[in-house]
Amino acid sequence: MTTTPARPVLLTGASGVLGRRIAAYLAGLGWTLRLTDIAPFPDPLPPRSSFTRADLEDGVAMLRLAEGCGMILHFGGVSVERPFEEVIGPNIRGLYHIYEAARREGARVLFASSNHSIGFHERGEALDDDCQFMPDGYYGLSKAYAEGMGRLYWYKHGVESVLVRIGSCFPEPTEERMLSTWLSYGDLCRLCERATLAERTGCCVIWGASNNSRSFWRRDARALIGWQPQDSADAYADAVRGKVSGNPVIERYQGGAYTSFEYSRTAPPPGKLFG
Ligand code: 15L
Repeated sequence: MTTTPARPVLLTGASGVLGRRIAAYLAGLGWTLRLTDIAPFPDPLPPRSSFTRADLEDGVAMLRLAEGCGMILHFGGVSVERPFEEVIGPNIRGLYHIYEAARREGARVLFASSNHSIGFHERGEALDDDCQFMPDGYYGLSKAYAEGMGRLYWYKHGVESVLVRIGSCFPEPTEERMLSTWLSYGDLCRLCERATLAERTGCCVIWGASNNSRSFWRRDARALIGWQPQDSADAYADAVRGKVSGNPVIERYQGGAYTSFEYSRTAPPPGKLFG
């Protein structure tokens, strides 16, 4: 079984909380990494890695950075709910630059999507990978758009994508919702490894959550890439019991607090609108 990619791996968002973890883990496997972020890289540079400070909105810089790479782990961009005008540049135009670079290099993309692309599904629903997008803000909407971009580049250009709908990737669950959505750093890093090494992925969706018995999410393509989460939020059930918001909107939906930002409905919507 191959354990080292033949070509370098480009990691965007390398200076972020998740990017730094992924960089350290993959460098530890002996991989050659090209790291980039709009912010400086705060850690000592891992072996066989280079870092270039660049803006996702600079298409030429992205093409140069991707030259010779076989995989792009795309964690860059706005990673929380922000006003529309702040999201659109990094998450839409920047995303286009990443996919154009992948097309030119024949590279695969792992896209760090989010549960906020489906955040307005109710917590009682069990979702499969082909569920309706139900974005809970401009950030979640940009993630839904990006998944569409992945499909476009697969069907039109044969660019492979692993679209990872990340739940809550933190050191540990801090509220009851995260018993369903938590993804450990270790499981995320192993997912990046498998998505890179898998022989083929086509354009597939993976729910980015650990092995949580209270998960909202079911079928996805994890078997195709050979990923099985090893951690679980279950062990934290006692620690977070009762840690809820008390806000009926937040508690109703999978996206939690993001559903409540700028929320202006005065009457709750009817039950499930989509199958
Ligand atoms: C996300 O997409 C965010 O990047 C992260 O900060 C958390 O808010 C997470 O979702 C979550 O839903 O818990």
